Amino acid sequence: MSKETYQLSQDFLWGGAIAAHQAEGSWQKGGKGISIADVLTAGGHNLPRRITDGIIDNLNYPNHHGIDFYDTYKEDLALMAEMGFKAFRTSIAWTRIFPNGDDLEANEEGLAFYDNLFDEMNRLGIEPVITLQHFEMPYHLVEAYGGWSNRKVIDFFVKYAEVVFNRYHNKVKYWMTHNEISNQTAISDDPLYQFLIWTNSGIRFNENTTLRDKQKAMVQAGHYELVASARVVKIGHEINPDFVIGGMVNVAPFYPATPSPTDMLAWQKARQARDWFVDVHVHGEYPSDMEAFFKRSGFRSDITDQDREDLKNGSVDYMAISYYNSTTVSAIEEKDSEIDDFSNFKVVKNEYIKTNDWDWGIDPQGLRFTLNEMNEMYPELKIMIVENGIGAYDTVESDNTIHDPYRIDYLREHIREVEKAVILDGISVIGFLSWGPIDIVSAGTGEMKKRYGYIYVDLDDMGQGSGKRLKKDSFYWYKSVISTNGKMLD
Ligand code: P53
Repeated sequence: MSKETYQLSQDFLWGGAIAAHQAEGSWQKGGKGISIADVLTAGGHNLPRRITDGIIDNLNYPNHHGIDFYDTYKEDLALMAEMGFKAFRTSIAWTRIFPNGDDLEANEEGLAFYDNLFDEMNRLGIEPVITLQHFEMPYHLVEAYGGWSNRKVIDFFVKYAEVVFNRYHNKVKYWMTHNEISNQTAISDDPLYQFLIWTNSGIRFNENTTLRDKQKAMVQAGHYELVASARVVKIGHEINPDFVIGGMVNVAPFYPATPSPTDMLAWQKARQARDWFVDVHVHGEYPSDMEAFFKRSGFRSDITDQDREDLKNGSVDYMAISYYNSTTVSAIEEKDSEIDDFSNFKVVKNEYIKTNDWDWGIDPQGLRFTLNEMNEMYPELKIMIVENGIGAYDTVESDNTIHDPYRIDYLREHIREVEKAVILDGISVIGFLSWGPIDIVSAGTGEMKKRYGYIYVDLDDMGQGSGKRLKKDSFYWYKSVISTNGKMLD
């Protein structure tokens, strides 16, 4: 089986994806405001990034420099074009357009930057795929309004979206609203959870916040984000009926640890506790299990009839997904009374799955599983894979070559599963954009050395180095994958 290859349609969108805050740097250039990514310090494997109160002198904030994409995008895009990219995903930094989020006027210099960026992509024949909010809301909206815990933020986001839709209506066709919106459902006392709700919603908890209060805050913020997304989808279609506007989620398929009925139920509830975000995006209404749960728990108390109508009128054109790994869960035996059915699971190790140096699982079949699962739940839905890849340490040889067979192996296996999902399972996958085609700052750790790229960037975790770009072995490999439309995977 492993040697068989399949053919995808000729307009399949091959390419790669980055986010503004991990690449652009120039955090204070062009009138840009401070974003929630600008107050994240560098962390590491098992060392969470700190969220500081504003910018503190002498701390390392890796997003301030990124890989300087703000000034190097022309050379970087030329390398993407050399690989044959059909599409490239990046985000607009909200803070370049509305530095504080609640400004009355948009910042012309920020708008002009993205004009130039999108013009360059279009000139090279690379389709822009644009995220509106990728972990980078204006910090001022957090300080003055409490981030997405405040309903007012809906209007700020809608205004921002409207401005960029109008400005780029003939330059960008593919959009998505909030990056990985359902990551925040992974409620826990682990510091990683604080990171997830910060990046998604700009919410910070104190040590005394109970799990229940975290969940309550997340559900209400998530509701505002979904309403904002739906309103934006509707407005986008009014501005340009050809716009293709999606939601975006990370999908790590859940597997049950054992076939015991208790584990099976915990597994099912774990799925429901996360997947309602996609249900609302796609169907424009909450599933019955969540309606019942929120009512019982007193969650999402602020929902209006207008919200329900907005949700109904703003279902998405497609779903964008990121896929890195799967998650295996088992029921919690000693159940805390604070815990409801939907949180009655813990993540356990899956002995069948290998991991990378950051303990992320490597599970190519899980991608086909995920695509099938989504296709069962949302038949006919178009899916774009907008992130997949492996973070790894790379070594530059004395002749400036970089041999990264581990990256080629990872991507080859995953692309094979995508092709099976399309050709054998008949699923509408419209593109494959691998994560970080050029090395960028890691979102989770803030490191540079956790690299995903086909293109190496000579910068270390402190942002020191020449910034020079070098082609890794995977660069040539991905180029052949694209030129043969996925036929030549070896
Ligand atoms: P890094 C958590 C779980 C799954 C995906 O991640 C995640 C996160 C947050 O780290 O993030 C997505 O850089 C995200 C990207 C990010 C990429 O995965 O931590 O959309 O911004 O860079 C990879 O290795």
